[in-house]
Amino acid sequence: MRLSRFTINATLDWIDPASEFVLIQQYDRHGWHNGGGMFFGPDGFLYLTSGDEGGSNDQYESGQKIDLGLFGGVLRIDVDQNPALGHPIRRQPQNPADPPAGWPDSFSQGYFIPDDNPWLDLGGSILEEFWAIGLRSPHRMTHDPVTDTVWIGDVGQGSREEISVAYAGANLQWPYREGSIAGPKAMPDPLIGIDQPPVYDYPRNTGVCVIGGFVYRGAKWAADLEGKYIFGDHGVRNVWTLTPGGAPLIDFVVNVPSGGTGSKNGIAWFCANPTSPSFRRRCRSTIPATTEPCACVPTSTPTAPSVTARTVPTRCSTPG
Ligand SMILES: [Ca+2]
Ligand SMILES: [Ca+2]
Repeated sequence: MRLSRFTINATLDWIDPASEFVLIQQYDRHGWHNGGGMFFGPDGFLYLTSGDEGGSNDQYESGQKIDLGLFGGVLRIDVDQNPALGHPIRRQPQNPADPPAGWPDSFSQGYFIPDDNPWLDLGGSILEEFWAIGLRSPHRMTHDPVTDTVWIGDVGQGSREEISVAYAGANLQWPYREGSIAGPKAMPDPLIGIDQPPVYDYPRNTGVCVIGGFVYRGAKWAADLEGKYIFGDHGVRNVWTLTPGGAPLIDFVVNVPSGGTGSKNGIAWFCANPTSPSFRRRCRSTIPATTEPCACVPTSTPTAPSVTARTVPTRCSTPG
């Protein structure tokens, strides 16, 4: 797992691969459950997610630790290294085991820790990057600027897919809970952070792999979507909205046609268009961007037939 900074060549308008500066290098023993979202918050800090390293049942027991590796949570760091707001790194991430020959050791550099991160220790016993913990395989994390809320879709293991709201000090419960049901491991005692159930979760007859999206703040579909959290499911390719508040209201929006070859051909992420009052979604590269409910740009590899425009979202069903 690696977090790097690259420099954009202003003349050529591309990212210079030779400019890579590694901020976080974390040896990760498993190919599953890695990063899934990042953004700069209104505080100017970089927020990024990491998964529980991989495997089943949090097999490496990484989801509830904040002193070994940078796994299973939301990290919050200051890449500007402002001494008025933060301090230098006091603890290095560890190798969870010996890396294979030639594999880089874990390290971190080139950023500060915000002084108001929730878990700090002058003695250097804590990876102070953690802002929230208890994530399994976050896809994805976004920030709603109107309510200053951080939304995460966290992919479940075998039973539940969940939407969670994270905040400083939140423990989002994996692996002692999977969505709203018991998880494969016991709840730690004492518990790190504040025990925080999901906002919403759904069972396997509704979907199998949640893909978190955005709270809609555009103009084009404001009548239908303003303030609603848009999310989907990679496996069943449905898109829904979640209306926050109390028991959240879930509305079906659209089913995205499958396309391409292989098993990974569903929704992969949503993205906001900063220059247009709309949002757009893009699936795996074998599926072109659709034109609804968003004004989209073509993908770079539109090999499948174009998806036609869809109707305005309607209230059809409530999953789960
Ligand atoms: Ca992994
Ligand atoms: Ca959870």
